[in-house]
Amino acid sequence: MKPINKESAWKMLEQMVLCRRFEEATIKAYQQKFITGFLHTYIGQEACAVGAMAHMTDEDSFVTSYRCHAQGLIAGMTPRSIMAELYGKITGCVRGKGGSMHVFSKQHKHLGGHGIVGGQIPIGAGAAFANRYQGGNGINLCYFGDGASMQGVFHECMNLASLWNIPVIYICENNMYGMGTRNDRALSNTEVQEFAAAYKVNGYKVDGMDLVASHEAFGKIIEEARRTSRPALVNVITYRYKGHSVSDAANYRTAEELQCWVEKDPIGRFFQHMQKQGWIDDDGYKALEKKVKDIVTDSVQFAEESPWPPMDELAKHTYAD
Ligand SMILES: Cc1ncc(C[n+]2csc(CCOP(=O)(O)OP(=O)(O)O)c2C)c(N)n1
Ligand SMILES: [Mg+2]
Repeated sequence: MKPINKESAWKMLEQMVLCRRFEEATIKAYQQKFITGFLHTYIGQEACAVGAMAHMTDEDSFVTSYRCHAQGLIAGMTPRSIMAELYGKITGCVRGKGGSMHVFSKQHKHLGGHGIVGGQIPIGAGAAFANRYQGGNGINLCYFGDGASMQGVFHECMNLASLWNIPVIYICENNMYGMGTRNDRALSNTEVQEFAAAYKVNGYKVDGMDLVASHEAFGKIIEEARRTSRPALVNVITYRYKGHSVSDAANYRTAEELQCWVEKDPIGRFFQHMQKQGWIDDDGYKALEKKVKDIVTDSVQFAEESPWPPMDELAKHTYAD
């Protein structure tokens, strides 16, 4: 595993800042009614995806829930193509037919955002299985929430992935809540990594608010999965700063609780780490923010100016030809 150096640190910091500012812009666009339907942001959780995806190769794929914009950006999809998708425009990555919950890109191996809780869990196993079946060396990173960890489909897939030696890495983004329900009211065991033992799989618990910890843990976990073709289960402790979706005011939690997690903010924490290494200073960070701001503004302008899908798009790509 390659340790973090100055160059990779800058790249990952930029990815986290881009995810954060991009999604802040989507909230604004939603409030202005440019974006409609559902909108779930990843704000606060950025280090989970950035730390793991830093270790991906071109052979690997990933799949996630409806909280799916950040992974797309990290994988290199253009902010324009994702923003336009959220706006429902023809220039979006799914030609405006998917919207916020269904970001996909075959080119970037983004096997989608999935609105059905846990719907992506068998897809992750299938993608990893297919890659090995065809002689590849790829793995799949399959993200899901703590709320999905109680579902039958998760336990069935853990069983099969173990039995069939499928290198899928199940990443539970344990943000403490499933909609408005705190996970200790819904899960018999919130230590989700402990389910791994039942299926003879390695289970890990990772601090998802600390990019250095996330990057290091996933480096080892992914290396191991690639080498052994074994699945893994990772319980990543994280927190979403916004409500479940933009229409949720999150009144079920206290301001003190939120503040406690904001103090662990992955961006600020990683910036401090970089500062200590002598890799960045305040001016460098300001320049990074400016660069990201311009990229996000451009994506918003692009989405606003893009045309709607024409009527004959309606039934296209709905069924296989
Ligand atoms: C099968 C199914 N049941 C219920 C829902 C409604 N629903 C949408 S999100 C959600 C909570 C999921 O929480 P979690 O898995 O922790 O993911 P998070 O939103 O916290 O990332 C629920 C119950 C759904 N979309 N699909
Ligand atoms: Mg959750």
